[in-house]
Amino acid sequence: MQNELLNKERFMQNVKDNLKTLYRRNMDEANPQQIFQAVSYTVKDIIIDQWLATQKAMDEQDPKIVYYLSMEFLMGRALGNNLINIQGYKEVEEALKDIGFDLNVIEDEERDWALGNGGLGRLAACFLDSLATLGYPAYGCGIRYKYGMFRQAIINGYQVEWPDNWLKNGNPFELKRAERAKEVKFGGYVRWENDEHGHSKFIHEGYQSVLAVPYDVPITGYGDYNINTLRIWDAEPMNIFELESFDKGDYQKAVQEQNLAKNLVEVLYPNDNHYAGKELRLKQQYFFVSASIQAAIEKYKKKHDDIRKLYEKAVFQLNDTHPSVTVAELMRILIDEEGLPWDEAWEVTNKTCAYTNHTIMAEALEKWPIELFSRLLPRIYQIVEEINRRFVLEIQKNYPGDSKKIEKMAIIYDGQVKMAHLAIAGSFSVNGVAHLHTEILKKKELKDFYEMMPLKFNNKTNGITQRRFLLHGNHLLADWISDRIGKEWITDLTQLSKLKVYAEDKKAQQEFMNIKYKNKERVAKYILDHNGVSVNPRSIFDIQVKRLHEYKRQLLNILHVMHLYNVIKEHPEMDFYPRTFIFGAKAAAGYRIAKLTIKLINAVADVINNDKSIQNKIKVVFIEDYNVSNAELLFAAADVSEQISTASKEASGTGNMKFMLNGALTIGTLDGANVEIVEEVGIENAFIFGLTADEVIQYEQNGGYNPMDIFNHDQDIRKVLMQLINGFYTPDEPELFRDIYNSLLNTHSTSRADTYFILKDFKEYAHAQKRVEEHYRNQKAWAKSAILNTACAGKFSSDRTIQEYVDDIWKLKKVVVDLDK
Ligand code: 26W
Repeated sequence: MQNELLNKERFMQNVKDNLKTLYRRNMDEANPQQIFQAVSYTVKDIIIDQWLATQKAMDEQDPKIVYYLSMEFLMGRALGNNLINIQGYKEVEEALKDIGFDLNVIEDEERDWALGNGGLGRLAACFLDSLATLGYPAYGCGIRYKYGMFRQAIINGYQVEWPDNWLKNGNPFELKRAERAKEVKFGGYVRWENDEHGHSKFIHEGYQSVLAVPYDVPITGYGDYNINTLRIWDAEPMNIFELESFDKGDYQKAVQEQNLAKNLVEVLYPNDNHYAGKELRLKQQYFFVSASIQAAIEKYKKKHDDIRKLYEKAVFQLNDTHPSVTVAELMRILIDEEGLPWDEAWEVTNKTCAYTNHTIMAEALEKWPIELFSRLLPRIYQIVEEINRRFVLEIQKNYPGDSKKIEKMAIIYDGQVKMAHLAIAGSFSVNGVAHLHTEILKKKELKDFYEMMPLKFNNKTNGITQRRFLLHGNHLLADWISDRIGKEWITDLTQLSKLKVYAEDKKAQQEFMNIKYKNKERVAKYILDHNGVSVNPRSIFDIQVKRLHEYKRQLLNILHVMHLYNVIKEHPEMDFYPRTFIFGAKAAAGYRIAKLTIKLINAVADVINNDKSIQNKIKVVFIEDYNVSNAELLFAAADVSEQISTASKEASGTGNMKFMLNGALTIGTLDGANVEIVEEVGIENAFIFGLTADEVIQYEQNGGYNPMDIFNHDQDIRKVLMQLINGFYTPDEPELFRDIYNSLLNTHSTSRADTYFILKDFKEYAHAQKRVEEHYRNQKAWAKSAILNTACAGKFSSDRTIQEYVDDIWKLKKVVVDLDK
């Protein structure tokens, strides 16, 4: 046994006992879901002691704690990950095998914890894994959505959204903490009174309340005994009562409060990178922020009586602007409840809050109408007004007479509350998530703020956890690596550089490619089972999986596939290396052109996959319901990683890192963290193409790009575009893709044609794809590049990212947990 806590016989006895208590079943009568539950409870039992010990150690050592405030935690599944982290995966796998169960099948019984949309939510989950592994005291603070990210079905080529009732079978890992519930107030009005000393005091009345009830989830760190907590808040009505027994006024209020509680945490907003301005979303934001901050302050006050030193024991990291109300909520508590004067409260707040920016897409910026904000959060609004008044004074002091600065930087302007400006003003740290992204923030998006307060700005290039995306997702490669360089890479990913010596070793190359082949077989089977399409694992697996967004340019990819198909049809004799193009993407439910792009991919897939004449040279596959769990399989099986966003638009990307770690070669633009990936692995081991960020920004500012010129002069592109509107792929609806065609060629009221430079980059992309093919034909050269990609991925561990946050921003000390205490 690797983990001494894990004794095989005792473990299986516990599973049997749990089956009985939970389901009144014996092992031979249990179904896979029941086994999943029983095994999970058994794992939780093991974790609980360590969790308690961590809590005890935290109590004694009283360390500074980071509260990672995030509306999203895209955790994926817990069971396999926990088994990996407590170092019991293989043992439990064997034990289950002995009684005829396959752990993989049992793992598939767990629903993904899809409490997030994409990059931002998954990053939060990776950070929790790294924090626990490194032994830093941390709480993840979020929302226990009843329905997570929708489940995607593809029906007749179209995306259909199904509710994600992830809690249906119960969640064996969570713990309800009713005793820690907090009241959160909405609406009403604020009046002021003089207290006995003649000081004015604000009184909030006529509000509606909900009870925020926390559910705690253990976050296991690898190997060590440190277990952190993810605290997600559920909403319940304050009082459960007999509605009849109230007089009329109370009755109405009681009904409203019940409804508020019911709706509040019902569903995750499925918009990624797009702000919709929904009232309920602002409620969700304030709800989880208020509850989390109250809990943090309560914890602080148990041991300390000087609230002015809160920053010595707590730091609130704001995951994008979604929790920006933290700044004002903390001010409210410090002033109204703790009695601090404004200046002291502001100093505490400013030393306690830090903000991470994850996007420069203009449509993602959160700004709330004053009317809505002040109606929903009257006291918070007052405080934001005062923060704004003082901030504007400061701007004036720095730039006397420059009204443009105020227009651009004020927190409240033109009828709106700007959440990014609030976060920047209220934080001591503002960071971007990749070097290029941070530079764009400083030079462009947040230029004025950077000029006024340069010291706040810093970069923290994203990372990913190798425990989930290599050790769990790719057992074969993980074992191969450990056989060569030992297991240290599991907690120190820079160790992977020791693999460089194998890059030119023939045997190692062979083995590496064999592992890739086996992982491709696994995905081929998944595709056969789910799509009914048979794909050849000897073909190049070329994969683009991420949210569907125009800036990510899935359209560029599929247009290029259409072009290749045209070429093969015209030159059937041509030597073409077989390729499987795999897509996976969810589109926000209201994002028309994104949904149409999904239909296009599926329409192209239908035609190409069924065309016998091309002899399986191309296959196109759309993976339904792309999520964390099937992602793990896909990264392991990729030869080519598609990272083709319009340069300057992708803040960092993290999928790019997961592919690299698993030995895929990147075809991509110099965007986000791709830049740093190429720095690490060398440009000769990637396929870089397209406009640079500077060039894109130049065109955006000065014009000079007209896609029609390309349309007029490039026959290949013209042919492909014509096929969007002549029924080539959808004979029954010839004009189905007219809107996509128009988006590329017609100037709209809101933007230039081809906003994302798809036609501009097309030729270079096609050429880069040719280089991919040539490189792949030389299996040794490819294997060398693939090994080097894995070997050079060390920088991209979220362990490194977290250590940087700790050193530069959070200033935390590790907790030492002694299990025998
Ligand atoms: C208000 C709607 C909304 C919802 C989500 C706006 C913005 C978001 C997120 C900030 C979008 C997001 O997930 N951004 C991604 O963050 C990742 C982690 O830093 C980066 O790797 C991705 O490049 C970035 O798109």
